[in-house]
Amino acid sequence: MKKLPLHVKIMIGLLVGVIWAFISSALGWNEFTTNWIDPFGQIFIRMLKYIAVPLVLFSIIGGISGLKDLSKLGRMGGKTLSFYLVTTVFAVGIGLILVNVIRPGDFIDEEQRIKNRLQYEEWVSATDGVEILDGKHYLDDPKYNGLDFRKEMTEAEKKLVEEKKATAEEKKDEGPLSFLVDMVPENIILSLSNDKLMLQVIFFAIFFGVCLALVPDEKGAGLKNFVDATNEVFLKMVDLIMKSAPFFVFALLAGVISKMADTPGEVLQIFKGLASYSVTLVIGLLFLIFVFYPLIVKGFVKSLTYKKFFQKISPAQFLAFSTSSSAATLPVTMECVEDNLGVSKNVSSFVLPIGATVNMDGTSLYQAVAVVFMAQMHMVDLSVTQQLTIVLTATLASIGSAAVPSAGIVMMVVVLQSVGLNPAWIAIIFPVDRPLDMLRTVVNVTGDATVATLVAKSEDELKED
Ligand code: DAS
Repeated sequence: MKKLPLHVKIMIGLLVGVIWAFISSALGWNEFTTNWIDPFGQIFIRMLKYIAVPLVLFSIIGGISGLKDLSKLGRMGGKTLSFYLVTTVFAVGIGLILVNVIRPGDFIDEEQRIKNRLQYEEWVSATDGVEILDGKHYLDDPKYNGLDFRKEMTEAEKKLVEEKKATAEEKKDEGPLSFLVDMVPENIILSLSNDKLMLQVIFFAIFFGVCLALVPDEKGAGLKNFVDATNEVFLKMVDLIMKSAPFFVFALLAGVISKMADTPGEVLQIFKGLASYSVTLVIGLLFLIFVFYPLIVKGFVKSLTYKKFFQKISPAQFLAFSTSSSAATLPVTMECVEDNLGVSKNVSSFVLPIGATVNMDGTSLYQAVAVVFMAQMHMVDLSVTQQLTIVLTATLASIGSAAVPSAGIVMMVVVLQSVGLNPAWIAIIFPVDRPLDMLRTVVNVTGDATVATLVAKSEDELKED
């Protein structure tokens, strides 16, 4: 087991989690799983949550303040960041169109989705103490009447909800290991847990980073070193947490599924939904790789044919696929962009390192598809405003995602919270996250190479063959 690569160990952890979920639901051990295994999954989610904020803070400050020549930051930076922003927002848009048209969440039986919905309501009422009273569930929609889905609560249910509302705090304390879970902070930097938190942090980080870059070196060097060192510390935290991920994902997956499914048949339902979600996501990612980026490059650089484009960046794409890390692929991306695509070193050394940190089109599309899929499977219809919020938070969350494996799912917590959904739901898509991470990293790297080519062309620093 020692010498197995981490992602294989994570896959094993997930497999054991799935097997446990089937056994637990078949033998009626779900209560045990919820009380003694699920808390470790909650601890994993809390660790990811408390890392997300400082990781975003220091990775963006470090990335921007590390820019050497700020005058270049002006013109080329403006172009680079605008191209990055446009392609990311477009990627999120593609994701939202696909997930709303295909509606992968609806592939799960309606009975299971109603069950998931009730759990969502319990979570909302327990976490926010929000009333689910007024005599009816949230599903105040005639189309659910026919399913014998009670619109009006019975007296007994009202009494139950009353008790639940009264003990919403105690409810959080349920379970023998809840003291362990509460030990782990959710927000070490700011006690605030409002959903705007991440947006405020990213705004502050960009502003602070630019100002730090403007401070003369003799004054700012110490702080820049501190920021870089702290960024490394938080990346090391992600690394260590992901090293223990095989155990945590087992606990997370077993816990979440045993809460959602009481029988092996219901467990199968959830995996049916995962298959439809994966197909939806892969369609979006492949569209970006094989249609969106080549079209843009062709539009700006007539000489770069479709075939040539892929021949020139395929080494970087293959490495991105196998490492699931834009950062690890960066040296090869730079080599392909400079030696094969003809982008000057001046442009590539500026555009690509920023891109690896802040431009993750694959990740932003993935976060949009995953969040809407999980809402669908819980019968939560997201309004247009909420979906636009996802465009914003998925774009910002992808900017904040570190260029390391599974960074995208860490930041998904932020997107889920921004539309009032349960962050623990990331456990549902964990089983298929690793292979999908490989593909979305290819998209991230291809997007960076595309923008570097466009910027070089616009700066007249592109050698065309
Ligand atoms: N693996 C990340 C990257 O390196 C992308 C992600 O996790 O979504 O680009």
